[in-house]
Amino acid sequence: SLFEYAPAPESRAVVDIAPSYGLFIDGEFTDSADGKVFKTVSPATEEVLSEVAQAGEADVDRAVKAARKAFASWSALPGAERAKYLFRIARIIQERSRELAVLETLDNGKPIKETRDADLPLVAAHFFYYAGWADKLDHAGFGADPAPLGVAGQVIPWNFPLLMLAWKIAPALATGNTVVLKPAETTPLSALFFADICRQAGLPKGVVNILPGYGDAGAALVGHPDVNKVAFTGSTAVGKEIARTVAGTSKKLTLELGGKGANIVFDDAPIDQAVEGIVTGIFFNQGQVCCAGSRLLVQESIQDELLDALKRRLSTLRLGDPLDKNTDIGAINSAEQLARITELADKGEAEGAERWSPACEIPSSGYWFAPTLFTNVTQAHTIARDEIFGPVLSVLSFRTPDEAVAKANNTQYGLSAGIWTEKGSRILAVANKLRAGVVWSNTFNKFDPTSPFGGYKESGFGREGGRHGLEAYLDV
Ligand code: TXE
Repeated sequence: SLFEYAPAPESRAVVDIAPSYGLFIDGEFTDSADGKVFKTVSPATEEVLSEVAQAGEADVDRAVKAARKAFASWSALPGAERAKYLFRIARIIQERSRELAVLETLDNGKPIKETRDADLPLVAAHFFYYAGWADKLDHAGFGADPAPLGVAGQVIPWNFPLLMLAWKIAPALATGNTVVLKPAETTPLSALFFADICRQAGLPKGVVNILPGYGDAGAALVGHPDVNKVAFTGSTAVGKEIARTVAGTSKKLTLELGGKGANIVFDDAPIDQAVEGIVTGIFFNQGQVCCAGSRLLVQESIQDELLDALKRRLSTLRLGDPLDKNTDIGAINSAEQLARITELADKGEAEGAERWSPACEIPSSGYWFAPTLFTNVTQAHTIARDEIFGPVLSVLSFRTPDEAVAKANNTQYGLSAGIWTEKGSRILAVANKLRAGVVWSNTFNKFDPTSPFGGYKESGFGREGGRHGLEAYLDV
C-alpha cells in the first residue's frame, strides 16, 4: 500500500455492558414471566455481549397495562412539561453518546465512524426536534388541541437500532402517547440503555416500556387489544402480516418497509462527487439500509468512465474491526442476514450478471461480506428487483431521461432515489416522475429530523420525521 496503516481503535472500555438485562416495564427492569432469556452477540467477533430477558405474551400484556395506566397522566401534562422530559433525554443522549456509539457498534457491527458521526447525532436531534413540538401542537396544522391516540406499540429492526427507536419514541411522547417498544432480537442493548436514560431523566413510570424479544413478542404487541397505534419498520413480508392483524381493528398503522432505491447518474454529473454518493448510497451500514441506493442507473455514454472511477474508489475501502475509526465497512448484522445476502449475490452470478469485488481480507470470525459490484445486470435479474440489504450494487444503464425514470420506477418498492446532474431543471423534472418517498439530488442518504420519511407502494405508508411525523400519533 501507499502508506502504513495504523489501526485507531475506539476504547471498548467506555461502555459497561452488564452480563444480563431484564425487560423494562413500568420503570423497572424485570425478568420475563416465563424466565426465558436470549444471548446477544457481537457480529464482528461472535462474542456473547450479554444475556437478555426475552419477552412473551404475558410480558406484553403487563407492559401495555403499564403504558395504559401512565397514559392518563402523561397525556394530561401540558406540552411544555412533556417537552422538558424530551429535552432532558436529548441532552443525556448527547452526554452519553460516546458510550452509546460504542455499544451500538458492538451490538450491530456497523463502523464506529457511522455510529459516532451519523447515528448518535441524529438520535439526539430527533429528541430535540420533537421536544420543540410538544408545546406547539395547536400550531401543527391539525386543528386546536389534537388528541394523542393512547398506547403505541412499536416494533423496530436492527439496522439503526437507536435511531429507529428515536424516530418512533420521540414523536409518540411529544404528542402525549405512551409507548411499548420491541427492539430487534439481534440488537436489544441500545434500547435497554435508552430505558436507563429514561430513568435518569426522571420520566414517569410506564411512559416508555422496552421489551426485547423475537417476532412472537412483536406479533403479540401488534395484536394486543389495548394498543391504539402500531408503528413498524422491517421487512415487507412482516409488514403485510401486521397490516392483516391490524385490519378490522381501530388501530392506526404506519409501515416503513423495504426498498430498492435507484441512484441515477446523468452524463453531465460531477463524476467524483457521484462516485462518493454511490459509495455512501450502497456501502453505508454495509448496505443494510431500507433507502439504500442499491441500483445504479448510469447513462450509457459515461458508463465505462464511471465504473473505472467507482472500482478505484472501492479498492480504497477498509473492511474490518468496526471499532477502528478508519473502518469503512463493518460486519453484517447476523448469520441469517449474511446467508440472505450470499444467496442473492450467488443468484446474480448464476443468472449471468458479472460480479466484481476489490481485493480485501475477510476476518476469520464474525459475519462479513466484501463490497460487491454487479455489471451486465438486466431488469429481469433477481438482483435488480429484490432487496438484498447488503453491500451489493447492481449496475444498469440507460440512454434517455425517460428510460432512466421508467427503469427507476420498475420496482415493487418506492422509498428512495438519487439524481446526479448539473442541470437543475432536469433534477426537478425527473424527481417529479419518480415514485419514491425521498429523492436526493447530488447527494444520498442525507437525513434530518425536520423532513418526513416514508415510502410509496410496497415500501409502506405513513411518514416519520418532520411535522408529518406528528400526524401518525394524533387524532386530528
Ligand atoms: O426483518 P423482520 P428481518 C428487510 C431486509 C432484510 C429482511 C429480513 O430486506 O433482509 O427484511 O430482515 C420483528 N410480528 N428489512 O428478518 O423479520 C422482529 O423481531 C411483529 C428492511 O430482520 O421484519 C424485528 O424486531 N413483529 C428493514 C422486526 O420485526 C415481528 C429493516 C424486523 O424484523 C414479526 C429490517 C411479526 N410476525 C429488515 N416477525 C427496513 N425497512 O429498514 C418479526 N418481527
